[in-house]
Amino acid sequence: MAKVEVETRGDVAVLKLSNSPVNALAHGVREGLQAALAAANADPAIMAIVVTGEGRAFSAGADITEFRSGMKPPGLGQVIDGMEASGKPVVAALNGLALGGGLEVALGCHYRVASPAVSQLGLPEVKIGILPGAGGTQRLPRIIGVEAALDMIVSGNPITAAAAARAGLVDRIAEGNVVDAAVTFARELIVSGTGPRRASDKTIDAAAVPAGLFDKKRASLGRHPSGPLAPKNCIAAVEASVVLPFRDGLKRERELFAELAGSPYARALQYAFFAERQAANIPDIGAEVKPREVKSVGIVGAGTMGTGIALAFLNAGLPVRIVETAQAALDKGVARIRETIESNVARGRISADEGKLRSANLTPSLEFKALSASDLIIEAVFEKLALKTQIFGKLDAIAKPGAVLATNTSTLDVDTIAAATKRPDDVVGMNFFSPANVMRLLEVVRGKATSKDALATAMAVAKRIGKVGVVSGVCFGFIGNRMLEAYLEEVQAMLLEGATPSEVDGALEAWGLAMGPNAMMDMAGLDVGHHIRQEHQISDERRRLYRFTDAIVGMGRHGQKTGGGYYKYGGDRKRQADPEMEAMIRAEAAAQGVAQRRPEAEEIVERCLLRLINEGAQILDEGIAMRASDIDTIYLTGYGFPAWRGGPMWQAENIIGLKVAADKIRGYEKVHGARWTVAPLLDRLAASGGKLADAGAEQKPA
Ligand code: T1G
Repeated sequence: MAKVEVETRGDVAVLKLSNSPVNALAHGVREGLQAALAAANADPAIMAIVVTGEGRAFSAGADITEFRSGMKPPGLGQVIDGMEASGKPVVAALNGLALGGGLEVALGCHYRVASPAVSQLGLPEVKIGILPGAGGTQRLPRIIGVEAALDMIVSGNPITAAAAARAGLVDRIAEGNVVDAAVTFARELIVSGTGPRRASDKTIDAAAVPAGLFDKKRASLGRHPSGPLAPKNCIAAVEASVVLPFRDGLKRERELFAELAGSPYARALQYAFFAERQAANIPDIGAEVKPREVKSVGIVGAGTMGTGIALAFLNAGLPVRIVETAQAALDKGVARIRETIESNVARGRISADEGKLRSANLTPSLEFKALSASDLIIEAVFEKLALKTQIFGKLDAIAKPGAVLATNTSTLDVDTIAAATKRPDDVVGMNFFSPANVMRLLEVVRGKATSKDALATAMAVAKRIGKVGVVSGVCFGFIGNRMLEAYLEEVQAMLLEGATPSEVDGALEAWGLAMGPNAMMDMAGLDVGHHIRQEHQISDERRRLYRFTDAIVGMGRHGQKTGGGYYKYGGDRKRQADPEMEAMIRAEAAAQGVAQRRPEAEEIVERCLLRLINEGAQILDEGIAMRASDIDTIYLTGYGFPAWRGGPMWQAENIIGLKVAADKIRGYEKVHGARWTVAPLLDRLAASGGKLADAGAEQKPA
């Protein structure tokens, strides 16, 4: 239950924010804090006040789940202002992370003592499409300076306790228990007669603010991951702290906050926050299913994926054994892993000791039996079913009982691979996204025979290595790549109709995609898709649409790695339009008799988005995805879809509308034929007024 616990230590009152698991500042906490502060100020026996948090957090900030339900008074800003006005000194004991409103509570305290272990002190509101709305944009600049505050608030990135001490945000780093240290600090204040030190009493010397600071910040925003609104308002709020008196600045902060609170971008970002966490919940696997312990990992294949996966585990501190069939390939893979670790050391991302530890945790071998003691073995070899089934047969013979056997396949049938073993219940898909040590998405593919604890193990491992695990059923391309195929197919159609790669990519990147499809395919390698199309039965329509791309692959134009694909590339990997290649598309279009036109940017975006939505609805209807928000989480964490747009399914439900989407798709079907057949689920929901969010096996995120 959300509350504030009060403990008296002589003449110091210790107020503890209590709301498991991260002391979100729900109504009970706000009300409790306000009451406890009033009582402490009224109590003549109390000379100072300490505020701290229960458990691992000081506070993660406002309770985001309250945003939609509305915040009952007292508002957080009001509680903090009251605390700052306290006649007795208030000391924050930062026992753990203090984020958003949590840090704003600490800023309203007169002094701050932090445990050295605290790694997250920040104002991440911009990451959920809003801005610090409880005085943070006015107090932080007064405490650490305008420039530092501007960077923290616009990036939303936290700093450590040590950095906070250097910045003047923290007055003392505790030795030992942080509450004890804060009580000691409070006693020193009492003895020395030092009263409250209020941030709001400080005025900012506008002349000391670097000229053009705010305009430069606005100009530098570029493609901020929170979209076009929130960062801009964050800058305006900090600017107000310089040009307005404190009270007026607070008022301006509230106005700027209100502009954001209801925006579709904020709603999308907050949806994405919860959707990512909801993905970990598997309806038929409760807490009673215990993941198997994974203390060592084996990897088969030291190619691009195998080495990326190895790095993901080494970075998480796990020992890795990696095997290859040939020494040269093994040496090349090990060298790539070691180079990456060393470059992280060189860039100061990790210490030299940490780098040494990670390298020491890697054991290369040419022998499969080197993996016989591994708790989890991940196969990451070439995307050929025959090869994978052969490898799983071998693994079955050497892997210890209880080992989880995972395949990194991105399209192939996990059930067929599992059937190559005598332990199909131990087999699961773990589809990493390249670069596997960077991309956060991990599609966890549940085969028909996959046991609950093997699946739970894969999901637990995903979280442990900092990935977002999302469960998929078995179908060609699982969730992400199956939707990507539909999207890319539409791109091929538009190229044949007359759009250039730059126009297609430009339209989608302007809409928010991290990278346009043609540039993305050039980066991944056009030969990869070509190989998959050779390996699998595809429709005549898809074969026709890809005839041009398959032709240029045959000419050796594989994309960036060969200096040219849809674009041509200089040494700097910068894409340049390639008139020769565009002429080849025109020739192919003429050969096919495709009527020429130039789709506008709006149509390009609409057709690509609707293909994603239609395929996603079909995937949801087939039960391949458990819920619509899982599909969005996959697109946000694995495909560069902008989180401030929520995801394809969120767009369909909240921006386009399901009925409009179904009608538009039907309209495109009239022009372009069967690839635009409306997914029956969309039609059903459009007719019934139902929601995609309620369509899956599990309800929508909080
Ligand atoms: N509100 C509600 N629930 C929250 C929450 C929050 N602020 N933060 C976390 N949770 C839930 C989360 O959904 C999950 O629930 C559980 O806690 C554990 O979280 C006025 C208006 C704190 C770094 O943006 O970044 O303050 O799935 O799985 O990986 O200016 O949660 O267990 O049911 O993420 O250890 C600003 C958001 C709010 C911080 C912990 N604060 N939270 O990460 O665990 S706006 C934030 C996080 C605000 C003021 C404004 C992370 C974390 P469940 P978790 P974790």
